[in-house]
Amino acid sequence: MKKIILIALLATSTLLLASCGSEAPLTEAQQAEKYNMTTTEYKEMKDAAARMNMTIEEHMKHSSMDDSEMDMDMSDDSHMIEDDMEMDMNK
Ligand SMILES: [Cu+2]
Repeated sequence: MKKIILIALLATSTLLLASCGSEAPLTEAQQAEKYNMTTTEYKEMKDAAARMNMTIEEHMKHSSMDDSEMDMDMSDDSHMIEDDMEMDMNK
């Protein structure tokens, strides 16, 4: 009889652990809160980070370094710089 109780206890504790584990990753709203952003801002940030193959943390670090913030289209920027240089050379 005791064995059955023990097994039942083990089963329930395993279930509890499993349910806790599946809850572990934060929701977007929770993460947004963590970074002091609105959910929309967080989603934009995440998208931008994904486009640059970065985690959101890495992305936030370097986006806080240069002032351009969220709309950093690096490819566009470098293209603009190239254009400027060409124009300078043509002068
Ligand atoms: Cu980035």
